[in-house]
Amino acid sequence: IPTPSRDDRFSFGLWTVGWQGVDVFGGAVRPPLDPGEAIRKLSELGAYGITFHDDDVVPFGSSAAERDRLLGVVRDALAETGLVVPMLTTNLFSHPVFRDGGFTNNDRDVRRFALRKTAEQIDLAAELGATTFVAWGGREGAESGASKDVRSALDRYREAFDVLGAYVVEQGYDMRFALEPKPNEPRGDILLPTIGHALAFIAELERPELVGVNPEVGHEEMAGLNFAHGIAQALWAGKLYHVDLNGQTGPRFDQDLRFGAGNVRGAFWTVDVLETYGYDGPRHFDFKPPRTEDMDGVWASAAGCMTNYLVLREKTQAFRADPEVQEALAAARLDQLAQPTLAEGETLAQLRQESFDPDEAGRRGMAFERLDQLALEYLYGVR
Ligand code: 3MF
Ligand code: MG
Ligand code: MG
Ligand code: MG
Repeated sequence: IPTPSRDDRFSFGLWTVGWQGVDVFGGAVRPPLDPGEAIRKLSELGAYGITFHDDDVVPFGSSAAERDRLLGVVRDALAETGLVVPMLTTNLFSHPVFRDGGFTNNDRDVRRFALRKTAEQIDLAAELGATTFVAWGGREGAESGASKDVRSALDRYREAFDVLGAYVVEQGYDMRFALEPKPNEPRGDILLPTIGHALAFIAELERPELVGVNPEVGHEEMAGLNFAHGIAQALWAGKLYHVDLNGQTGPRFDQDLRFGAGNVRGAFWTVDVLETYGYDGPRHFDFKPPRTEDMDGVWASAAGCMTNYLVLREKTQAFRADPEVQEALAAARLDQLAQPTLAEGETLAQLRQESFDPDEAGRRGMAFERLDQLALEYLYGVR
């Protein structure tokens, strides 16, 4: 069984191992977890980084002195362990003030407060050396039709990232934003519900180069989408700035299972894409150790995320390296797909002079089943 090391660049949200199990139907099942202890334990398990929302460390409404003390606990644990903070994020969803969201709240004063809260956390992010700032707008959305003018809400959403983008440039921070799409939960319908929506939104911003995506496995799968394809398109667009790895079993509530649980086949292709399409960010886990677990179970769950990633990395690499697979890839004509459809300098007019026998081409099988079977045999561990 492979063991994680810092070179693997695994990072965890403090809110993951720190989740006390509060859900819609029940209260906490686990005690609060001290961030210092979380950092030390994750370091021991082989992680290289931790990430957090402002409120994960400093409860909403804390005094300045309390904030300093609590952040001191984090700083000390980071210094002690050598763990890094690759990303930070703001909680614009828990406090009642955000009942209708932050950046797109109908109330202007709440939107202004959301910007102030975010700017403060961006300052901390820069100070701690984070280069990615994630924005999950879980409360930006609606349950009903007329309550949200989607055009105005998107104007306000754009305004927020234009203002925050100008701020990081002005401050000279080395920081990019990563929008985290999610289709629903907690809102009935969340704005920027999928990777595709987020990419289209980013193109409308003043500084699109500063903004990418932080897709989460479960969020795309909640919408019935193929996560590996989603991140592949984000990478193709140069926009995969960060990633939230976890597990999900089809379209249902956000399960946040440990990475590799849930849709295992999807996880195989997710790792394949991350490892072969040039993603160079952290492998960040955003999962929730199930409510059934005590703290031992929490750490087992966290370790499982990393083990499963490494197991799948080995399997996908072995799959790619296998000569039989390479033959199968050629039989499936992946080499042809990589070739431009027109030859260099060839025109559509010239192409139209060509003769083609669609009946002959229509009789050709694609040989995909053999190829996929080889992948499954690696996944099932018989190769
Ligand atoms: C909710 C999420 C969020 C985001 C987090 C980081 C609480 O489904 O996935 O986790 O990942 O806010 O921005
Ligand atoms: Mg999730
Ligand atoms: Mg989530
Ligand atoms: Mg997430």
